[in-house]
Amino acid sequence: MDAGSQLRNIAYLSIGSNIDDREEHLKQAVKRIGDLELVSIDQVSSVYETEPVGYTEQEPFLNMAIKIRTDLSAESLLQKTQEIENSGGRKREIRWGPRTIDLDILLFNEENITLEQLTVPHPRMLERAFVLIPLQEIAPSIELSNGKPIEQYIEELTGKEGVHKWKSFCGEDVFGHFES
Ligand code: GSY
Repeated sequence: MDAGSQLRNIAYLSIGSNIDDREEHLKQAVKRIGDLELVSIDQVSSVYETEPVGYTEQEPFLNMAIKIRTDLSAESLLQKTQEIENSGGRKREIRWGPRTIDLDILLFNEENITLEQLTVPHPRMLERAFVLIPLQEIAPSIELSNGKPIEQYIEELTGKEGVHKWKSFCGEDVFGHFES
């Protein structure tokens, strides 16, 4: 049996970057997540180029979603993802502004979690095409809030035209076993 399949929790993460070598930042983030103890990467979406949402006077982002299995708690996972953001020399001078790497926990099993630093499901994910479109690629039949299918949320979303598939992730260096 694959060691990852014994890990009890399933989480979906969103990753974004819009500074310097955006693809390299995504690759490094995925590699670092995969290198964490008690974490195994299950699926990786394509990379999408996305128009900035919120603070729009900034460069386009690259965004993607991944599915992981983990025996970490949601809180420990948050701590690890924050360490990865910081170790990537995260630059984020403006609240909604440019960032080297942004890692958000979208879903953790089907749990509703409210901690000081973490709310799951991610409170803004349903409004964000740059989150839902990559997520749909790796979890097409997932049901989100109120049991509504992801497909329906995407149909009703504004801003979809700002999200374009940019590259399928198949680099053997980081994702050898995800090649399609
Ligand atoms: O919340 C993630 C950071 N972020 C993004 C992003 O990742 N992609 C796009 N397209 N716009 C964004 N605005 C913010 S803030």
